[in-house]
Amino acid sequence: MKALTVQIGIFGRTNVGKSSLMNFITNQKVSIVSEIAGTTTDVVWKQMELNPLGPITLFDTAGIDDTSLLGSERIEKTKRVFDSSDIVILMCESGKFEDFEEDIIKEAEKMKTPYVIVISKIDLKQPDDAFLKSLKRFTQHILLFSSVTGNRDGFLNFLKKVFLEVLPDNYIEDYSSLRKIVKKNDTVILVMPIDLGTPRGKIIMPQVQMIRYILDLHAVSYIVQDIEYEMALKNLKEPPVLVIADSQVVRQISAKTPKGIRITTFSIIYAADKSDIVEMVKGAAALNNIKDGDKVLIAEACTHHATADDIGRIKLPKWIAEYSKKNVEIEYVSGQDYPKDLKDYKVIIHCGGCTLNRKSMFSRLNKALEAGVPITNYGISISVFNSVIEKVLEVFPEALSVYKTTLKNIR
Ligand SMILES: Nc1nc2c(ncn2[C@@H]2O[C@H](COP(=O)(O)OP(=O)(O)OP(=O)(O)O)[C@@H](O)[C@H]2O)c(=O)[nH]1
Ligand code: SF4
Ligand SMILES: [Mg+2]
Repeated sequence: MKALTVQIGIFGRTNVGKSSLMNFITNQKVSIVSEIAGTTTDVVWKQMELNPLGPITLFDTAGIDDTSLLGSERIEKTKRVFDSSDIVILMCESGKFEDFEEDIIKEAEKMKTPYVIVISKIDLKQPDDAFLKSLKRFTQHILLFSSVTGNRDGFLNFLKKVFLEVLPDNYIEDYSSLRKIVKKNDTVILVMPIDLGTPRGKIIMPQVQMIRYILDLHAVSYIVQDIEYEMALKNLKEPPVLVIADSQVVRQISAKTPKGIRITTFSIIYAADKSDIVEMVKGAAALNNIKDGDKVLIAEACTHHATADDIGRIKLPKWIAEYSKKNVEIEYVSGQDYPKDLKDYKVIIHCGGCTLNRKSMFSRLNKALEAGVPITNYGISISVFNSVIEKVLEVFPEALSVYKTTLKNIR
């Protein structure tokens, strides 16, 4: 699954050698290479293991220097890869580094995305000292590359070293915020109801990841459906350190949880791991300030056929209306259709984004914040609608305090 890999995008002018680099790294003819500028018109991606980074997804994009040749949809696709890249590879040829390249760097810096520069086709032209010096103003991470004469092993080793240097500390380690809450040998009860929306024979991604995090922490998970929750509590000799409930049953589970046992939801841990929990709870607070005529955007990161009890299409609109007691206009988007103009929305309720990587989720969050629109996620808003939000945020004291302050300020 792409969301769990380090995503690396290759960007640069047409014909600079992006597809050649993609094929060189993957050692396969994944992308079409040709001397005709604008050969790659659609994003091409390939997953591979690049230890110690683990699984990576490499994206070859369309060069977007000559926009007249490309439809806006394709430019959009390249931009989307840019937004979700954990690392940007900017390719240029020796001696040619102009506004186009500088703009890519500016954009990467704005998004706090680490980047490296690859100078291509060095068999044809070696970069001179003055050129290298001019690039070092931007970064020390500059690689010289030739797809014709390059040594793959040597280049990959250098690439890995550079990637590890530019990625933030602990990036490739497990970064679940659960590790701040759960310690070795602790017991955690996971409440995972199976309902109509649960895919047959499967466990959904956020739950699978949570189980894995708990295993990594050498803690013990006790997994039950909501109906068996009380039995699980009785069976345990010691109370669990934490209960993590599916948001949809959190009210009932919270009511059955004895005082002193901490409870939270998969969505809250997910928001902390994949985005910014503090911003997400500000968005949750905004749900308490909805007025007649406000527009709420419900955004899902993937498309699926809505069932009769679909959360986004059916349940959330109902809960928003019941909770706010206002006439609210709801708009939906799904898949990659995240609107460019967000400013007219009162609040955005985003899905957990299990198919998105952390970078993409951040990019969506930042676009909302830039437009001045609060954003939250499905599960957090469900906890608001069920009046258990403050209880389930106790495991994140800073977020709880921000929630309370934001609420006070808007009331
Ligand atoms: N001599 C030499 N030629 C190269 C090298 N890398 C790429 N080329 C040639 O440059 C041309 C463009 O290479 P591509 O890899 O298709 O470039 P691209 O950036 O993907 O181009 P677009 O998809 O059109 O944007 C092809 O003719 C390649 O054979 C290199 O390292 N040395
Ligand atoms: S809608 Fe969002 S949370 Fe649901 S499956 Fe798709 S990406 Fe995951
Ligand atoms: Mg190409």
